[in-house]
Amino acid sequence: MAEKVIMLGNEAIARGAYEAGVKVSSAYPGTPSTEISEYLVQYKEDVYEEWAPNEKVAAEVAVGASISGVRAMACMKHVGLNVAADPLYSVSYMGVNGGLVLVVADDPGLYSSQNEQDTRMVARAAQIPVIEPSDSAEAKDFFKTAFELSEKYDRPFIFRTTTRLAHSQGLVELQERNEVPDKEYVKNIRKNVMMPGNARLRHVEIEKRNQELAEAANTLPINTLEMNDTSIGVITSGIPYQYVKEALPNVSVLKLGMVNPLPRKMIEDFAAKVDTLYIVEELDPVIEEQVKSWGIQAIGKEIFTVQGEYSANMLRTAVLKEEVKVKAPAEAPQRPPILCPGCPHRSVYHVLNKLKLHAAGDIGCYTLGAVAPLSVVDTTMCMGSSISTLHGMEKARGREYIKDWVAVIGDSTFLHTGVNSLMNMVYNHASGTVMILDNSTTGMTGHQDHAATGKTLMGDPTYAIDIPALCKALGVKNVVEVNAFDISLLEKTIKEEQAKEEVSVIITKSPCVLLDKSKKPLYIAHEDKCKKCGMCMKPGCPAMTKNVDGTIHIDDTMCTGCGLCETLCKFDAIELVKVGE
Ligand SMILES: Cc1ncc(C[n+]2csc(CCOP(=O)(O)OP(=O)(O)O)c2C)c(N)n1
Repeated sequence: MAEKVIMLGNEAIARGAYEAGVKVSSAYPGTPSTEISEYLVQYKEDVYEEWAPNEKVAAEVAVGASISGVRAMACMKHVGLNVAADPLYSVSYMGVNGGLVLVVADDPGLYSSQNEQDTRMVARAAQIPVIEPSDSAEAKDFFKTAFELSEKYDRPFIFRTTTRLAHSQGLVELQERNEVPDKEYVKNIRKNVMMPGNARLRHVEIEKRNQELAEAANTLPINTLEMNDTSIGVITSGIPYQYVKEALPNVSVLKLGMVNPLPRKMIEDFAAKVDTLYIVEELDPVIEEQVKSWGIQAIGKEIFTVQGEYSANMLRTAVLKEEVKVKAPAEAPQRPPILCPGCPHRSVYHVLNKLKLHAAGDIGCYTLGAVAPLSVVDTTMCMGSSISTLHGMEKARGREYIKDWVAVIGDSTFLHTGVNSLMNMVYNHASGTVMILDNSTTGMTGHQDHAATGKTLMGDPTYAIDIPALCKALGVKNVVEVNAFDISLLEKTIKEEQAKEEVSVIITKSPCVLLDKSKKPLYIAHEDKCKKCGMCMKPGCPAMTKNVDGTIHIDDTMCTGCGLCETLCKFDAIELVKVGE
């Protein structure tokens, strides 16, 4: 009998990739997609997996592997698909050789993202078919279906998940790996060289393929019909299906495993059989707008929100008009997002705050420099944008204007897309100061390696890109490295580099505090020496609190021994009491 195990959605996708015979996977981390690649590593004997510097590269690596004739995948979060949009739109025309699937994880409710975009919209624009599972078992099995359909219809597929699916568990039945033979590579420039004459013909071709797929969708086993009470019918897909089953167990349901293209005939037949039709989909009215465009009456976003996650209770209220009494959650004290104790970013922001500088910020742990008491980061848009935002300000308002500004960016983000922006600054005679907060990891998403850490996803040692040398190679003449905790040197360096008329890069090189698991030195505060000046509290370290009398207390369970508070105390009230063993 087949073994059954409980798996997270992301784990099940990795298993699905293994069973589907995938040979190459490339990814850039992004919550909630990251663990797919991390789980895939257990299959490294059979599947090559890597971290790419960004999602465009990851997608292109997968396309290359597919052209060569093997099953290939790339993984990213929803905003990563924007970075990969360029290859996405063109590979849509090219089609595949070996099956090609991009896993894209959406984040309704914005648990860890900068927007709530709906991948199905992007997929529709790029004319890419989309499969969406509703639990871990489907995550594994539908992933295999995606490869089969990809090869059958010569289409790259998107496999859409959401945070709830990625991070909840379900029962999965393990199967053997399908050792799919490599396909022959046949040179075909009409298919694989997207110049106008070829692309024009491919456009016609993919319209045809999508039509065929839409027709086939009416009988695909991943689109399922559950006929019950016909007074209410619901069309749904993905995780919202679970809420429908919980809140409305007796209604008839059309569950779509493939959400683009839609099975029109199946939907029309279903709509004809039910009295009132609801369309339950998180985020945008993607299914709803199409269904209504076919003249079918349905209720959707009139009563359901386009924001956030759905729930069974939300459906009970909206559809059944039930007053749902939920026990109010215990009043938890407000906890603002905060940098970890000992985080080197805090030290950098303390200095920037002291110098009253604004920062064009970027995406990473260091985005938290936007909140009090650090309050340095003024802008955060998307990965890599800090440097170009600063550049835009300078070109708009002149050099003097950005004297109060720097750009801050993390090491992983710099290698992701920041490097292009720095190139642009050098090329276009900029004078701004860029600070690369190099903590030797991709901290925000849980410590993934990148091209400058010296280790691959599969655990092999590799060449570590030399970030200072990279900046110099781009033509930056002023490249300085400073320890993030040497705050007097950092302050001096920032002032000096700000005064220069050409681009400067300051790299604050101090590893993420969570990387070092060894015992740390420990500091205590002497109440008798404390003058209650509050200087040590300025950076907002969570290990430090005030006693009732205003003196300082250091929580030894939180202190990581970074020493920033000791550096700030002018009265020797903070002392190193124990050096780590
Ligand atoms: C296009 C895109 N891809 C991925 C992410 C997910 N993500 C957020 S921050 C980040 C990188 C953070 O690493 P780093 O720049 O080194 O800063 P740190 O968090 O270590 O301070 C990633 C991958 C994203 N927000 N956008």
